[in-house]
Amino acid sequence: MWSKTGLADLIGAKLRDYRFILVSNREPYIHHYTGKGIKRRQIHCFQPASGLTIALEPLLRACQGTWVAHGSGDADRAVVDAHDRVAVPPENPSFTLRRVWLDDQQEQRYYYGLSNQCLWPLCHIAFTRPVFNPEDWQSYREVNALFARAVLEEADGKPAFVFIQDYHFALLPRLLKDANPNLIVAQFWHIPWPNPEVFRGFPWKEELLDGMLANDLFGFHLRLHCQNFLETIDRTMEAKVDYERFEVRRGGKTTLVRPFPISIDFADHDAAARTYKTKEEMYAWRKQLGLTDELVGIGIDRLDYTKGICERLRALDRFLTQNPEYQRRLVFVQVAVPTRSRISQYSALEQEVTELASSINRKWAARRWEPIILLKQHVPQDRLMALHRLAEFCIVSSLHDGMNLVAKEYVASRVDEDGVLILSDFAGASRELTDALVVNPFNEEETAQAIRQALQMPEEERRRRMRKMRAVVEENNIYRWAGKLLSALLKFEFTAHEQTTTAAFG
Ligand code: GDG
Repeated sequence: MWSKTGLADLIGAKLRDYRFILVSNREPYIHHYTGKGIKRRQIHCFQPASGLTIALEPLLRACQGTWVAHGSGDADRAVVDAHDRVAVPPENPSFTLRRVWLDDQQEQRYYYGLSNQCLWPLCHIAFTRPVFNPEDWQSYREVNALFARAVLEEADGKPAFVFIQDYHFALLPRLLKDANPNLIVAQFWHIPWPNPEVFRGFPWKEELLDGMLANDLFGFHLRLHCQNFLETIDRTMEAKVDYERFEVRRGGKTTLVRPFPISIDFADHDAAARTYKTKEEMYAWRKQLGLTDELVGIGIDRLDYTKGICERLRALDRFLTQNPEYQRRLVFVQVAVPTRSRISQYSALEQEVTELASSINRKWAARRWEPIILLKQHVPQDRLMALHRLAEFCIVSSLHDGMNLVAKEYVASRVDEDGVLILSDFAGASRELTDALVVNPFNEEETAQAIRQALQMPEEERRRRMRKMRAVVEENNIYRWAGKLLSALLKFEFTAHEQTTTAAFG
């Protein structure tokens, strides 16, 4: 079983002479001014809701590395040193955060534009048209170069392992390797990779793929995404694609392409869910939501069109129509954290979800009961855990999702081994959590039936399924993800470049 110490041992043994540099767009800690007027000088540090940062923080703590990310908080500049660095987490500093500053236009074009209005919909194929804007592409190139400069400064010419996250930085590996071929560079793509037909339309595909192939190792969550990527390379450029070994050879360079299903810190999550604090929070939720003996279902998502929130609410409506005995008995709590609100599809979605929840509530409201409680706000982690514990079932109905950590968190919180997970077939998590009730989220009838099945499932079956899912998440935890990834890289380096890397890894 991989653990925090196992990973720390691996890093200590194999990477001890290496600087460990992680790159992501989103920072793991954001500093904000709080209060108004004179009191505005108080600074508050908070952790944003993001699967990526939640999954990677334990890794950074384990290897005490440097995390390079966009400084996005209004008080971020006030807390960094002369090199734009700050030690985090504030209460127990264990790694360095190096902030990169972007101006408004760069944020608009590179982040909202190319990354989230183009690559995000392109890779998810959730029927939202990608926007192909040359100015956004130009800005994407510019910002990748800005990050390259920051990473090279942090590496400072010393042996370093650079671990890049996600679709914001497809060009970064090439920029780094051109500047310093001795860097070991790996990248993990947290979202799906589409089939080659879909990717064909991307106007700057050669440059994007060239950037990605500068990596020594490229990771996706699923084997399917690796296969899609290999086929995309095969169809787009001159390269030798090895489908047996999952490798691409091009210009004398080999890039490994491998699946590494991401996960969470199960042990940590499990321990926190057992504390008295969680019990207190459960009580607080009941009080806040005015719950007495109702059955509770939950959904927890960023307010993103890939998460299938409307499909889920409509399935709930259908369920109430078909099962009138659950009227006035079932409450569905949907936490929907606003995200990327500057993008029109996201503000439109927020409106759609709000109106849909209200119209379903108007339709069914009876006495003081309404079936949907919509919370459009960020909820602290410990409170989310308590919400998991309150719920008879949790619905994850993503239309497409690289992995989906909410599904794994729900399972890890259920230390009582109860609760049912309804999970989209199109979330990567469904490949591992086969004891969930797996549904096609586009088929609202099927989801409605799964809600009924969840509520009527005998206790013995619920526990059997939950125990099996907990064992899967416990074993396939975040340390295993990181350990497997590092091991693949080390093994590859030893066999493919025996001499150079024996010297490098000592
Ligand atoms: C991308 C990929 C992949 C949500 N609301 C709150 C909150 N959250 C946390 C959840 C979870 C995370 O945000 C969401 O993670 P997901 O994995 O579900 O989704 P994305 O953000 O889209 O992440 C995804 C992931 O990267 C990792 O590779 O799994 O497929 O799309 O941890 O709990 N956290 C808090 N308050 C909230 O209100 N504190």
